[in-house]
Amino acid sequence: MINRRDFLKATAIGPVAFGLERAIAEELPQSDGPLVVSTWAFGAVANEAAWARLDPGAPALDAVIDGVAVAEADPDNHYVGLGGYPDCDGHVTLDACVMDQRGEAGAGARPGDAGHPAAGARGGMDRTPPAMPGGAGAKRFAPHAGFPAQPPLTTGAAAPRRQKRDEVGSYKPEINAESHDTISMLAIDRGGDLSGACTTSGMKWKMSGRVGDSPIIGAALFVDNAVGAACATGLGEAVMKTCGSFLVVENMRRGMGPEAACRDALQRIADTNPHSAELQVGYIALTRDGRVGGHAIQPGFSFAVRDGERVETIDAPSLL
Ligand code: SD4
Repeated sequence: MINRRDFLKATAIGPVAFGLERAIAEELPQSDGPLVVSTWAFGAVANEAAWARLDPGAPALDAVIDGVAVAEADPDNHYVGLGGYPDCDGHVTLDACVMDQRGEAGAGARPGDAGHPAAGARGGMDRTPPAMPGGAGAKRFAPHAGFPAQPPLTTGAAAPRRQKRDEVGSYKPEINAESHDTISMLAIDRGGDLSGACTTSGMKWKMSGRVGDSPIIGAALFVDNAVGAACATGLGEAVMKTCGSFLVVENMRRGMGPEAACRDALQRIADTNPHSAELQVGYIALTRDGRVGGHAIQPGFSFAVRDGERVETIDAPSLL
C-alpha cells in the first residue's frame, strides 16, 4: 500500500493540496495468450493495429512497431510523431526506442525528420552496432535504414504554437495535457515473447536540444523476457533520474505484481523529487505470464489493454 504520510513528507506539501486518497485498483485478470497494452486511452486505436499482427502470430516486436506507428502517423496527435509539438525554436524533434525479447534495443534521440522513429530505432538495432545514434548522424543513417526524411506535418502550424510559447514565456509541463501524450506499448506474442516500443515528440516547447526519457533504455522502456516489461509516459526527467522502467521490471523480478511494481517506482520519484506533486509520470507493466498493471502519480492517467477477450481502457490508480 502507498504510505500517504511518507509521500506527503517527502514532497513537503500539506494534505490540503491532495484531496481524498484514491483506492488502489485490484490487479487485472491474467491473459494466457497474446496481449498488448499501451499508454493513454488513445492507445486503444494503436492496440488494434498491434493486435492485427499479434493475433495471427507475428512477433511482439513487429506488433508494437506497427501499433505505435498509428499514433506516429496521426496528425491530430500533438505529442507523438509528425503531428508533434515543436521545441522552443519551432522544430519538431522526435525520440523513440524499442526493445525485444533478446534484450536487444535500439533508439533514436532527435533523429531528424524521420516520421516513424520507433521503426527507425528498430532499423538501427537490426543494422548498426550503436544502440542510440542521435542528431546529425542519426539523420544521415535514416535513409539507409529505409526511412527517408519526412518533414513534420506541423511545420506550417509551428509558428502559431511558437507564438503561444513565447506568450507563456517558458515551457512548463502540463499534467495529463489534453489526455494525449507519449505512446509506450508492450506486447506478448503467441510464443510468449515480450517486446516494447516508446515514441514521442517530447514535452511541447521543450528546450532546444532536450532529450527526454523516451529514447533511453531502462528509463522509458525495459524488457526482460524472463520477468516482464515496463514503459513510461510523463515528465522524462523524473523517469530518467530513477531509471523508472528498469526499476519496475526489477520490482517484478523481486515478486511484485505489475501494478505494485509501478506504484513502488513512482514512490521512488515521490521520495526523491521535491516537485513530484506537480508533475505526472505513469508506468504500465506486463509480466511474462500475462498480467498487466499501471499506476501514476496524478489522477487522470489511463492505459489500454487488448487481448483475445478484452478491449479495455483502464483508469490507473494514482499516488495522489
Ligand atoms: C518526455 N516522456 O519527453 C516524454 C514526454 C511524455 O507524457 O511522455 N509525456 O519527457
